[in-house]
Amino acid sequence: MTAQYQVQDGVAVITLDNPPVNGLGHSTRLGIVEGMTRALDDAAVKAIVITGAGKAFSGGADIREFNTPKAMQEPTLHSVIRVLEGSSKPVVAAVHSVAMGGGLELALGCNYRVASKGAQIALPEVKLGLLPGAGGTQRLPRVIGLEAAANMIVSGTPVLSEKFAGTKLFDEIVDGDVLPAAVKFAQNVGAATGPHPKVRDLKVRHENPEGYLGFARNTVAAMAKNFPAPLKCLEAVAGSLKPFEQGLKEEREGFLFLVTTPESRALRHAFFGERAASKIPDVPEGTATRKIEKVAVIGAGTMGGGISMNFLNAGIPVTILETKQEALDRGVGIIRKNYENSAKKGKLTQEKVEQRMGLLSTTLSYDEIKDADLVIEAVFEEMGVKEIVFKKLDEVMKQGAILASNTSTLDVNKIASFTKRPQDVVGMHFFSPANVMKLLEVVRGEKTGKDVLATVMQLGKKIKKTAVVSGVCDGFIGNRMIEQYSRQAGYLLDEGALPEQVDKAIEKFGFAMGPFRMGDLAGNDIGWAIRKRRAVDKPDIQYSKTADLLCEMGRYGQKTGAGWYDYKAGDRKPYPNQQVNDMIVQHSKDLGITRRKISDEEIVERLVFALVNEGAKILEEGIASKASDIDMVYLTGYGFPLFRGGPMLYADQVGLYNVALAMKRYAKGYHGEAWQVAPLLQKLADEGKGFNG
Ligand code: T1G
Repeated sequence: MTAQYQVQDGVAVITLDNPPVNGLGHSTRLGIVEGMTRALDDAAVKAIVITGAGKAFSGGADIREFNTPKAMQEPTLHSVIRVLEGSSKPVVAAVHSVAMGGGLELALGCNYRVASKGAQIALPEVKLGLLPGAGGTQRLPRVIGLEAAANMIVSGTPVLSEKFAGTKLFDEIVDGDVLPAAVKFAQNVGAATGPHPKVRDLKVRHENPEGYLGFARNTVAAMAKNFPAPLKCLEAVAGSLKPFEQGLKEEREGFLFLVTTPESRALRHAFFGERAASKIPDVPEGTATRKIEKVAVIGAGTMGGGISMNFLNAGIPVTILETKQEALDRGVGIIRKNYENSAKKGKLTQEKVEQRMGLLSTTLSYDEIKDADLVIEAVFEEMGVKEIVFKKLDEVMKQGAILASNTSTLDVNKIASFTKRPQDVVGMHFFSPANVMKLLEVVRGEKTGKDVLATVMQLGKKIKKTAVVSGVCDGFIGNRMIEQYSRQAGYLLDEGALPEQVDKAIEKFGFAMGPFRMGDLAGNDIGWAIRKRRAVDKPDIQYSKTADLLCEMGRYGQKTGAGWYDYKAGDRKPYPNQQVNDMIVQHSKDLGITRRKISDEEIVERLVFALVNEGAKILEEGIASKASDIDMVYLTGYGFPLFRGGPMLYADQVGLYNVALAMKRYAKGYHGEAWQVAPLLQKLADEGKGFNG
């Protein structure tokens, strides 16, 4: 049982005890009902207090139970709340730290609520693609009003308990330990004669509900693109104007609809994927980590500056090393300008700007960074340059310093071999702009120490990144997969599509930006350099020549004002270019290909399944330890639509049988060699399974 029971001076205290956040799993729900039965049977007990052990009152329903039989196993949360509301003795919730989702709904089922200051109060179900399914949409409006409840439920944003002073949500708000105050409160109400208040008996009042709801519906519909939950939340809250049981019934219908939607599955997948990413199968929880109090960054370019800002934002001092003073001055200038821009937008106070800039120092001498706990090189992406830098670092840095490379594709094992301390070498691949993109690929060399990995994963959380571990291969997880995606994009041009159609199709699927707009943004010359290098080391990999022809036309993208598209000064909007489209059509002729009309569905399948097939190989090779890691890479680093949950979850939702079948169809077409179905994908398809179980 994950709920404790004890009696203190005539008050029964039921304590939820289901670490880490007292999720209301079946055993906890059962524990509450058992405790209530004991309290009601004990004549010495005059009142009941419910509280939570550890760091939360309750973080809500146990999300891990969703879509399993346990979630609906009696007593459901509804039944637990029915017991509370049917109690002949007053029930007081002693709320502290966190009361979210079902946790807050449990408290709303009590007669009274006492909260400690600073407790995070929320109904965040909408962030999981759900709505509060245990009466929250009916009871919260009854204690804080229709509009305040609608705002909280549609946004899912936590609000501190003290903000509810003076409302019926909390009868008392106390400083410090809430339990003694709640027991005292319970003794007082226990001595009084009933009946004790029930939230469900209150009425929701609003001077113009239809007017407000009409406006709210339009606002929510506009911002909730691709996500059904926000509007369903609002409709459920609107039901609180009806008799309680009617509103509760409509809430239930809304919940049961949402819990089976692909969008909710995607959001719950991302919720757990984010947390699972920091768990490395062979690195035990609690592995000792190294302290990181001083960071050095080598290179003051775009990446070096962006990387530095992550640490400055977390209050960690950074020293940037460059070879020339003017490079340092330029780099520092850009960092300051970025902060000043944030200040102008009101995202940062001037004081914070100065505080962060105060943590930044610069140097031209390696000698001045030798005491750093972590050094990250962000120099030119060429193995020869890395060799010089890492040999120097090996010479200079104190023992125990972590030596990290920001390389985006190079072999971290080779880089580690330039030092006598390969166990201290790791890849930390940031994504441009490094101070904005959430993804951090942590590249684990063969010899990278487990404590180094544990340290970097913990640091990733501290600098608010989604850190995902990748093994060493060309392109790690993200770039290796995007390579296949880009190949298909090029082949689609050879066969009959044009850049605008491909981009529009995949952007309609939900990608932030299609492959050709992305190339123009990142710089088409980057891919050009990689293909030239590939032509030497991997001649068997074929590409469409159109991307090279484009670069030979000098059309590198936005930085040259023209790429696949034309761009006007100060306008990032892409304008199709006839010369480019003529080049593409001519190239098909040169290849002897009769161009054909290609459907948007085929475009989306070939781009996304190319990612999935490579992801399956990455899983098979152990480069990624779990499919959700691959999904987190794509959700946080490559603009994959969150409502689809990532390429691997999307493939599961399509069904791997169907994915494999489509690939076999494409294998008969142009460059069919690219469509060899990965053995793991075929195996799972044959077994009727998915990548994510
Ligand atoms: N169920 C199961 N596990 C949960 C959980 C939950 N509700 N919330 C957190 N965890 C796990 C999490 O996976 C991690 O596990 C650990 O707890 C610490 O989490 C009927 C249907 C509560 C503010 O959406 O917002 O109630 O990785 O790292 O930063 O209407 O967790 O350690 O193994 O985030 O201190 C609604 C979601 C559920 C709240 C704590 N509730 N959780 O933050 O720790 S649906 C939520 C959070 C519902 C009812 C509906 C945060 C937190 P592990 P953490 P934290």
